[in-house]
Amino acid sequence: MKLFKNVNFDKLKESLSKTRDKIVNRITETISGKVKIDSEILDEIEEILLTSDIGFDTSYQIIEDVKKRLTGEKDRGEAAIMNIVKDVIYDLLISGGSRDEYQPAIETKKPFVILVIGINGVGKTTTIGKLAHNFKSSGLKVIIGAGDTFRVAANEQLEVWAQRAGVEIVKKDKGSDPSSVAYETVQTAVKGNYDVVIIDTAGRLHTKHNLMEELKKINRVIQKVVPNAPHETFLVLDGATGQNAVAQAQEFSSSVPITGLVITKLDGTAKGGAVIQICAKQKQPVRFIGVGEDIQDLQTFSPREFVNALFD
Ligand SMILES: Nc1nc2c(ncn2[C@@H]2O[C@H](COP(=O)(O)OP(=O)(O)OP(=O)(O)O)[C@@H](O)[C@H]2O)c(=O)[nH]1
Ligand SMILES: [Mg+2]
Repeated sequence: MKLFKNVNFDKLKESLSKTRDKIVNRITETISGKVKIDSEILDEIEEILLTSDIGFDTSYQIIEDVKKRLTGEKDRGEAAIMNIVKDVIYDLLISGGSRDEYQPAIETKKPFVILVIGINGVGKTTTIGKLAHNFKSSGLKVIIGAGDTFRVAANEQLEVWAQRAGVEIVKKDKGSDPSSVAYETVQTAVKGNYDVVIIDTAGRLHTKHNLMEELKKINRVIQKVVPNAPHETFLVLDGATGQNAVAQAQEFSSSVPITGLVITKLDGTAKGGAVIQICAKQKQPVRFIGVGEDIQDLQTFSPREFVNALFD
């Protein structure tokens, strides 16, 4: 079975257009017409990277890598330089394990359990709706669990997504124990022969400590029903606030093992450079990116397509 691979190149290009202006077009302007690429121009490029949400460490790393590759390079024309920058950025994009050919290992694990975590407002629930739609469109039997029992109207929001995607949902009253929702969802999935389970979680509880303890408990409870689950734990990050991603990943990693990242809200932002920083700094691969609020606006993250869209 070939699972969904959602890469809409035109949509990706359109989403990254402001980021392209900010990074690639400015670098092109800097080097165009220059007789030789000297350290002054490299400093200017670094400055452009620094002001493009790529962060200090990653910008420095890019320039150092570009310098290294320039040493053995005879062709120092504009196109050649841009290709080097593109290659260096591509290498950073795959350094955390992100791969073009990623497919969730659904065929070998049934039910395949996905836990979705992240701070409030990053796009967890929306991502779950989009994921459910993708799995369902691939012909799979999907159920989602409304594990955010804290926020007002969280159930209703997830229910709307379940309806849109045409999938089942397990929910309980606001204030119920989230791990009991997770337990029931996974159990229903086992009994009902479901292929995929996706569990939503709260982005905020009374304290951060509570949230982390709650996630640990959800994890344990899921394992009581399906021993090696969750098979994926996706940390959702808001692409428009990419700078904090590293800190968020560290914090959540201390409660549950994260297997992959989802970066949302890349549409219309000039902050797509955050993806480069996240990939360079995180040990977890980026699996999906959000490029809009609609159900079809989740793409499989492909480092190759991403650099192509950025440099096209
Ligand atoms: N433009 C855009 N908006 C998005 C994307 N993903 C999510 N959003 C919007 O971000 C807002 C928050 O999304 P939610 O899915 O409710 O976020 P959440 O993480 O579940 O939030 P809490 O449940 O409060 O923790 C909503 O208005 C979404 O429509 C995206 O890829 N692009
Ligand atoms: Mg939510």
